[in-house]
This record gives sequence, C-alpha cells and structure tokens, in this order.
Amino acid sequence: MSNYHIKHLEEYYQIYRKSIREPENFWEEIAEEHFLWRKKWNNVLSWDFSKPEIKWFEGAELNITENCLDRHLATRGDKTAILFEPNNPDETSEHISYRQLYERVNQMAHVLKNQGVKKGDRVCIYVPMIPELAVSILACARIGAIHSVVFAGFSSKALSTRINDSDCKLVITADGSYRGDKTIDLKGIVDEALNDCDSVKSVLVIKRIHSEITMKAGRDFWLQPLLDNAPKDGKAEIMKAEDPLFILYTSGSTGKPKGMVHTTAGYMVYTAYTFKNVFQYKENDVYWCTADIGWITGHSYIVYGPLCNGATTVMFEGVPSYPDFGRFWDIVQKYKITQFYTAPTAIRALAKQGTELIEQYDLSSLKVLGSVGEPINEEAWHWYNDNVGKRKSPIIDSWWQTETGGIMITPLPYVTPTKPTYATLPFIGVQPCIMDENGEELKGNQVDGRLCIKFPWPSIARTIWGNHQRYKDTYFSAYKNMYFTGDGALRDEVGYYRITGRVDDVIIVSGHNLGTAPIEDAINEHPAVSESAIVGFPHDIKGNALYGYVTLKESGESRDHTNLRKEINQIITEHVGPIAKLDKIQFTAGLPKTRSGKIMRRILRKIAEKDTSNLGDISTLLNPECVQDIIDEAL
Ligand code: 6R9
Repeated sequence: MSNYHIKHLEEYYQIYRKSIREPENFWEEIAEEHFLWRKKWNNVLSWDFSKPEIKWFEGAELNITENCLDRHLATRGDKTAILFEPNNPDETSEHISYRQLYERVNQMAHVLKNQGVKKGDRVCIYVPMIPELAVSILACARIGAIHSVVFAGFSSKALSTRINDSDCKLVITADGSYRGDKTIDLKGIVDEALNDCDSVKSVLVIKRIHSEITMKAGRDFWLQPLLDNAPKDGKAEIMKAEDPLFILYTSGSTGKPKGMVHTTAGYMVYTAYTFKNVFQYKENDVYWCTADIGWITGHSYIVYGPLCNGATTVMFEGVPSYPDFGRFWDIVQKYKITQFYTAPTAIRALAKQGTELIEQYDLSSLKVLGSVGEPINEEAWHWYNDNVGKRKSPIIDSWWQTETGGIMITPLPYVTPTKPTYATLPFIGVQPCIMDENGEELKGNQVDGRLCIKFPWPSIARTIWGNHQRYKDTYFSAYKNMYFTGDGALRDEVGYYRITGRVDDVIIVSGHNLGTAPIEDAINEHPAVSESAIVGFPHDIKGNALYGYVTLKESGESRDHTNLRKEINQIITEHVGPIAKLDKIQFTAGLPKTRSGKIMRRILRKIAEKDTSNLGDISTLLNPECVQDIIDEAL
C-alpha cells in the first residue's frame, strides 16, 4: 500500500489516524518505499522530550543528494530540476536538468574537498538567489559538510556572529548581488565580517555582477576556474541518519541567534513527503516558491523537498516590484507555474497595486496557492483567492517553523476545505495541542491558548548548535514532555487551527522573524542611548512594523531628535540588517518595568497599537507614573 499521495478528506483522516496510532510503522513504510538507502535502520524512533533527545531511523545510512539527484538520472536526466529566473527579465533564464545539476554539484563537491573541507566541517554560504546557492548546499551535503546558509541581506555583524558561532572553515559568496535596480556589495560585507572570524581559512567567490572587489591573496579564490577543472562525477559520502545536515540560524528572545541543527534522514523523509502532499505535486508540474533559500522555507521547499521528488523548482533572483509589480505574474505566465508558494507580506504589497497589472497576465496554469511565514489576514486571503487563484485554486495556509523543518499544520489542496486565516488541520503524523498558561491541556474544540506538539515528527530540529541546554530551555521547559512552539493558537468548532501570533519576544516583520533583544542591543550601543524597548505594531504591508521606545542619557537629551533617529536606524542596519529598521522611534523619560526589572512590553505594545483603553493593572509596576507620559507623547 502506498500512502504517499493523499487524494481525499476521508483518506486524510484514515492515514492521519494510522500515523498517530502507529507512528513508527507509518513512517517506516514511507521511508522504505520512497527513498534510496545505503543501509536500512535498526530502529525507527527513539525519543525523550525531557532530555531532549530524538532519533529517527537510527542505524540507517544514506546521502540525501543521492535522493535528490542520482536516483533521478535514469528516468529524469533531461528533466529540468532548477529553473533559474534572473533579476533582470532581459537576461536569459537557465534550465538546469537533473543531469546538469548532478554534474555541477559534483564539481563543487570536488572544489570543497580540495579546499580541505571534510565531513562534519561547517561551511558558511552567503550567496544570493542564483543556481550556485542550491549547488553549494547540495555539494556540502554530498561530502557530508554541514552547511550554514546566511541570508545574503544580513549585515557583516550578523554574518560574523553566525560564522563564529559554528566555526565555519570556508565561506562561499559572490562578488555582489542584484536586487531590482540596485546591487549589493556582498564581498565587501564578507571582508568586513571576516576581520572578526579566525576560523575561516578560505573564501570562494562567484562572479555575478562583475564588480570591482578586493581579493585577499591566499584566502580568496574565484570559484569558476576551480569548477572548470573539477570532475563531473563523484561518490557521495555515506552519512548516518542522525548526522547533521545543516545549521540554520533563527532569532530568539536573547541577543544570540539560535543555530538550529537539522539531521539527515528524518529531515529528508518529512520534507519530501510534505512537499508531495501539501502541493499535490505531479510529474510535469512547475513549482515555484518565492522565498529566499536563506530561510527554512527555501531549504525545505525550494531545494530538498522538490528535488527529492524529482520536481521542477523555480529559483527567482529578483523582487516582486522589478521592473514592475507585474513581475510575479509574468513569471507565472512564462513558465506556466502550477504551484505558487509565497508570503502574506508579498501578497499585501501586490494587493496594494490593485488588479490592473495582474489582469494582463494568464494565470490559468495555477492549481495550488500557498502562504507561509506569518498569519495571513482575511483581506489578503481574499485578494489572493479572488485575483490570483480566481477562486479555483485552494490556498494552503501552511504553519511551520525553522525548528520544525517542514510544514506542520496545513490544508491539503483539493482535500481539506479551506477557511480564511485558518491553517486548518495537522499534517500526517503531527500531534498538536493547545495549552493554557498553567500548563493544562485544553481539550476539545473552541479553545484558545498556546500551541505545543506532543510527539516527535521526523524533521524536528535536534539541538541548538553548541548549546543543548538552550534548546531544552527554549522548547521543552515551558510544558512537560511537549515541544512549545512560541505561538498562540485557537481550535475552532470543527477542530481547525488558527495561529494567532507569537507569544514571546519575536516580532514578524515582512515575514522575517526578528528578536527584540538583538535590535535593542544594537540601539543601546549608541552613545546617547540609555535604554530601549522594541514592540511590533500593525502595518498594512509588512504585517508588523517596529516601534522603538528609547530613553536617552543626559548627554543625549540636548541632541536633535531627527538626527538621533537616523543614527539609531543606521546602527540597527549595521548590526542586524536593514529589515530591522524602526518605523517609529519615541524618546521617553522612562520605560515601564516590573519590580523584578523586566520591561513590560505588553503595555508598550498597546500604546504602539493606539489601544490604551485597557492597559490592565499597572499599579504593580515599579514606575507606573511613566505610563501616562508615554501615552501623551505617543507617535
Ligand atoms: C516557515 C517559517 C516561524 C514563525 C512561526 C509563526 C510564523 C509561519 C505561519 C505563521 C501563522 C502561518 N508563521 N507560518 N503564522 N500562519 N501559516 O516561517 O519559519 O521563519 O522560523 O518562522 O512564523 O509565528 O512560529 P520561521
């Protein structure tokens, strides 16, 4: 029996029940039938959330790239694996077949080996959305090196922090990148970052924008000549099921980013199986996910999930607004895209343009629309449904996280009836529950609380790089024997889940998770600043924008506020990146604090949202008198 492709709701419930009743048998069957193993497992699952320790398919041996590449060569060698659409629509697109991708990955793997990269070494990939990004990822996986992709829009400080946290030996980057009508000096950013990184022995540089850059002798090498000399064939390193595949950093509620570690076999099985079902992927479909590979969405649903299924996956280098706001629709029409997976922030930005542009394009190839990254508001949902899907393509509002590796709560298209703003039902094998603040599970329907997961799924992150205690504290300590997601959720009268947003100090701006702490740390470095607190407030396009409350030192009080605001945003750009710039900065004499000295962001959030009617009991604050001043001077 093959449970690999679910076709109707009854079948979903049937398979779901089986996956919960007999999780090991269920996943074993999926793993057995649909993947290439060098050696089978001795044990499907062992787990203990109190340690926490989770192992899937222990004893198995494999290489994920043999599943993404080698096994397709006989049947799909000439099929397009990656369809690259450049930033500039006048530049020719690239159709990379499975065979060509296989060859390019092998060449890159040889280059990495020649640079001394070995199994288990960490390689930092700071590359824009060009084919070499996917090739680099797969080449690392091929030789058993652990890739750590850093989004090529992050600042040099954010980059060096990530390189140092996992002691990367080598960095792959490009001379620069295109972004609409702008270029970004990536190599310059890398050079600056590497002033602080002793672990990096070499830098491989891809030529993309042909800009003038400096190459440090003995450290920096142009990649292309090295590739040209490398063989197109090569053996994949045999990996153990639980060997780390990659590290990907995500923001937390303290300043330091968390290097989430994903391992090989479970991640492969889960991303491939979810891809097949959540997008109802069929041979000859052309699938497009607009995310950047620098985020988990790109790792799982541009690279690994699609390639494991032998799919054609589109990589788009540019932005939705270049050369105009019709670009996405132009691409859909040009490649006859069948599945389109994007983020609410992009939908809102496109909706703002009206429907004039979109009506000029033929979108009739679309069968499935996806949304990910943050809660999708009702208005955006309807715009997407009416204008992009023409009410014919179901919207897959998929909830998941960097930590979960793959999609966790989602409708299955043409299977689950959708409901605006609801991620609906758990994916096969996923056991969500809703907890109250006292640690009690809220059973039954029509309940509202905090979202946890009771049982391991194959692609759960196994640890935080170098800090297992933090992994335990962050995800497994709030509720006994549960994985805590950090999100609030409700379950409606039919058992559908709706994600209501973060309950911790993470704010999602344009789909990017931003921890308040690193931004506050950056602001506090300004010599005139004494203290600061960041909250989110609703924004039409970005979902949330950032509002900063800043108290000044005496020396800062006489300073010009307009200049100070500029300087503060400049520091944030340098330390975190331009995505974390503040939309509003209010200078205030004090910040409301609890008696234990914690800033009460809850109150500041209400003020930023202009909802001051019910601030709750503020009498227990250390300094309740500052609240009225902040309200009076709110922006
Ligand atoms: C895949 C990804 C994870 C956080 C997550 C939640 C929010 C993601 C969502 C959603 C509501 C959805 N989130 N998808 N909220 N509905 N469909 O985005 O991973 O970058 O780690 O963000 O994003 O708050 O906890 P990541």
